[in-house]
This record gives sequence, structure tokens and C-alpha cells, in this order.
Amino acid sequence: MLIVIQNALAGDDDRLVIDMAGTVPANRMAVQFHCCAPYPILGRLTHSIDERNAMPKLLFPLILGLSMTAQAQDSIPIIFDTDFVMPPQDDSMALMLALQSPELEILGITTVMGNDSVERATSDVLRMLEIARQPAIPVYVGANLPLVHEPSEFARASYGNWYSDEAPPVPSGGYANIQAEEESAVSFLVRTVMDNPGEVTLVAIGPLTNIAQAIRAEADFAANVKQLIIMGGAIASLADGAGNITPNAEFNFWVDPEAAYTTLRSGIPIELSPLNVSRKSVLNKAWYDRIVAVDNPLTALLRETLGERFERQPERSWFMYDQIAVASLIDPSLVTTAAMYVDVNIDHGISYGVSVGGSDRWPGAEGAMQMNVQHDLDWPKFMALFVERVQRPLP
Ligand SMILES: [Ca+2]
Repeated sequence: MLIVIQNALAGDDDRLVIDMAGTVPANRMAVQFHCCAPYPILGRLTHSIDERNAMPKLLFPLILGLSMTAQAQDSIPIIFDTDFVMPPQDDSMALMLALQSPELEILGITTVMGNDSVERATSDVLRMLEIARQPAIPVYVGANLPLVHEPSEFARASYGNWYSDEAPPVPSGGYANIQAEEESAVSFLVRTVMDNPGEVTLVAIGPLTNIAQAIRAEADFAANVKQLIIMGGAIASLADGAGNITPNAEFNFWVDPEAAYTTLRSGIPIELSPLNVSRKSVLNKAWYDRIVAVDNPLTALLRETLGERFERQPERSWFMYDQIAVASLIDPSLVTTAAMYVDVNIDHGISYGVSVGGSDRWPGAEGAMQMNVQHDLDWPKFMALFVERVQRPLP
């Protein structure tokens, strides 16, 4: 059985055809994407339809959903892969920016260990979605450990609680009432990309374990991803290219070097947002004061978590990492990039997890791929965007 919706929503002659399983026939995919890109709605319908007589009551939420998504006609469908922790961690502010930006449509959030455990990432991001009043965005639990990297004495003494098996702390306002999906992060990544070939952009702002596992799980996954934005790495051949966890390694790549190696060599079109560009940012108290000058639940959360730190240390400043990766997808003119071949060291020696970039391939990096490497930032323009989006009224 087919439902045919004569398109009263977009106001032209397009029609969207959906079968009883909630999937769009292949020959109608172009119409689907042109019309409204209703992926989350379709995902929900697939799980909701269990008998044909349920159809009338499904039509209203479907039409409502289509009319909502039609507003974001030209939005970029993304999967948001994150080692999320509540503010002051950068993932939280990156998600605020994405949630408040109509240029992006978040199909789902996949969690991974990194800043803390995957349990903490999942618990905190679910609560964040409630605070941001977008609890319908599905969350999928990802990797709880890197592919190979074992936590060492150094890891336990350094920043990052990625190996932790402690229960997540209570986030602001209490644990979320909403829950993560049963489907795994890797299954969701593979299913969504393969169902929408060439359409889905991945935003990866934690260790790349989930992405590497998806690449390994489905041979055609990499070829069907539209683009991958990565916060990770540090390029020593460009300015500001030192590491931040070891002398030359950046944290996300160092937590799972094998995953970074696999991902960077996969052939997915990559935009890399390494420490070189992060170090062009400076979130200080003056900028913080401007962000929280407008009151909404997001700025209230920043006041609660960042405000007290600035009170104690008014001279303190923070780099913005993941926020820049997300912003560069919204407005590519914010960053300056260079085309470089980038590879990752997976020898378990002094350079484990170090990223190396050059204008050409070099011996040992014959399999390295060329990507866009961000190395400079229009900081005032970036902050103008960030402040304006975080201050917008919530849905
Ligand atoms: Ca992150």
C-alpha cells in the first residue's frame, strides 16, 4: 500500500510517496530530498506502524512533521558524533550551535568515549536535548573503548576519563527522562548513510572510533558519505601545530590513533579542524559576558557552569575546538583551509597518535589522502555567529 501526499506543503507539484514500511521508493528519493528531507520522521514511522488501520492517526503527525521540516528546506542533514560532556566542555557549546542553526538538520547523535566515558557522554547529551527543548532527536550509544589503545599510567594521570566505568554524575537539572535508542551508533551510521547515498554529512568531534567501525562494518560506507568534518589532529608543518596531550599529538586522535588512521585513509571527503585553527580562538570573560547577556535555557546553563569559573579566575580563557568545526559547516567563509595529505602515526612509540600533514605524500604515507585542513579563523565573525545563535529563542 502506498500513501501519496499531494504536496500541499511545499506549494508546488512535487509529491512524496511513502510505502507502508515508512520508506521512500528509490525512484522518489530526489523528491524526498528536494521536498523536505524528513529523515527523523520516517525513522519514527518505521517503528510506529504495526498495522494498516493505524494509518489515519499517523497522517496528522506525518503532515505536521513535513510542514516543520519544509521550513528547513536547504538544511544540511548531519549525524553528530560526540564525546559529549556538559559545559564548559566544547562539545556542549558545539551542539548548542548546531541545534540553534537552521542550516543544519541533526538526523541523530552518536556518542563515544573521549572527554569521559560513553555512559557520561550519553547521559549528558540526553539532558542537553531536554534543556534545548529538542528531545525528539534520537541518540545512539557508541564505542566505550578505542579500537586498540589501552589506558596507560600516563592516560590515567592525564586529561580525559575515556576508560572510566564510573556511573555518570547527575547533570544540571537531574538525569534526563528521555532515553537513548536501542540501535547501536554504528548500525545507525551505516543504515542512515546507505539509505541516503551521497547525502549525509558526518560531524565527528570526539575520537573517531564509531566512524572507523562503520567504515569497517560496511565496505561501501565511506563511498556514500557526503562529507566528514573532524575536530582532531595538529599539523606541525603549519603554525600553532603542537599537540595538547603529548608534545605532538592532539587528544581526539591520541585516544584512538588506529580509528583516526582508518578514517583519514578511507577516501571520505574530509574537512579537518585541527588544533592549528582552534588556537586562533579565545573565549574570555568579555566574550562570555556577551553570550549570557540574553537569557534563555542555554545561556542559563552556561552561566551555571562557566560563570562560576570566570568569577574565580576572571583572567582565564578557553580555546574553542568543536564549536569551530560546526561553525565552519554553517559558514565555510569563517575558516581558511589548505589542501594537504594528512596521515596518523599508529606505531606504539613516542609519536603514537601524532597527525602529520604535507603538501605531497611522503615515504610511509603512500596511502594518505588529501583533505581540507583548517588553519586560520575569522574570530570576530565566528563569535558573532556563535553569540547570535546561542541567544536565539528556543523552539
Ligand atoms: Ca569533543
